[in-house]
Amino acid sequence: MPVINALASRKILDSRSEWTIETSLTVNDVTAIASVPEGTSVGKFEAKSLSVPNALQKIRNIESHIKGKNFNSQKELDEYLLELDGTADKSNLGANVILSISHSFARAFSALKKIPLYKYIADCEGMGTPATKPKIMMLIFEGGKHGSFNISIQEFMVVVDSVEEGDTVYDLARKTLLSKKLEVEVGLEGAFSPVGFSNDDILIFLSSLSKFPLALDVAASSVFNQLDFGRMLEKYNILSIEDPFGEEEWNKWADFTRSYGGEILIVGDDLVVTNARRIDKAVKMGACNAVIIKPNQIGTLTETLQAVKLAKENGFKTVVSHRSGETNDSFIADLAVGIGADFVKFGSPSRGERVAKYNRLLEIF
Ligand code: 2PG
Ligand code: MG
Repeated sequence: MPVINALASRKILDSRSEWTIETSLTVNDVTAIASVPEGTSVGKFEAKSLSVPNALQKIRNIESHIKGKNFNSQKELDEYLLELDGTADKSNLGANVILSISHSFARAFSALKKIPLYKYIADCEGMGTPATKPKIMMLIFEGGKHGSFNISIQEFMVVVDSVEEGDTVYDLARKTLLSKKLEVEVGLEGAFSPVGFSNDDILIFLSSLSKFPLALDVAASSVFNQLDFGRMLEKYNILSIEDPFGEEEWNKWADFTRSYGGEILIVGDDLVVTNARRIDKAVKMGACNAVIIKPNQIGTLTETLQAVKLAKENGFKTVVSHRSGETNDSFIADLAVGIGADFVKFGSPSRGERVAKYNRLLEIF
């Protein structure tokens, strides 16, 4: 019988030098730890996080409620937390607080069951298909709020079958940039952001490095863009475009998906925010054909899995994603494997917080 014996959190730094929380939860005699990432281009409809001091205070309050309580499943724990919170956007307890408890419970419970975390996740909502290897959208260049100013598109990725393939492209990009003696910044997710480059300069450069298809995150809710997608699709080998329009521009999404949904992946991130209700609307409107899955957009593992389930049942592809402000927690690698995600995007193959996720994938397969 899984009983909560202790709950505590502390502040830690994320990869952007901002503070976030790390929570440790003891279930029976097993203590597990989980930390929470935060975004920079945060969607308006994401569940709300609390400031770190407020989050730490809430954890102390919650401890008095759940210490000694018994939860037989992930769902029981997550539903208990939702009830305790009592808001639609988790603004009372905070999505960061709730997620840290939800994820550390999953870790502790999987250890009690003596199964790997991805297997536990697969069992949770009857996700099935564990241990399928996701394809990787490996980040090579970045701009927008994550990088250099004149590049308005936030992420330029190559779609590869393995960490090794993606790493080869990243290394080649670095060597080529070095040989040209260009001034190059590194963005929030460890990818290159050459000063003075335009979107097209990057697309031409990236296309010259390999034959792998490209995936873009336009992050249109965060950065103003006037892109001619039709021309881009003719000119470059693009497999996937994330957030081509703003989070409230449902009709533009639906028109675009009607025109190009047969050719490419049109990926909702800020549009659907890992929220089953918004995914349901996207399905009904035909607004996209793939979704980003980011646990901290919604706040519990159970709701993350419900979003995945709905997306899959409607034939949407799933892309499990990191945030720009990351920690070394590799939970999302297990999540991707557990749900049988089609793709992952964990950033560039450099920087410890990104590499932690890729290395976990390498450990599993
Ligand atoms: C995104 C994410 C991750 P952020 O838009 O997909 O790259 O960025 O975490 O800043 O929202
Ligand atoms: Mg995005």
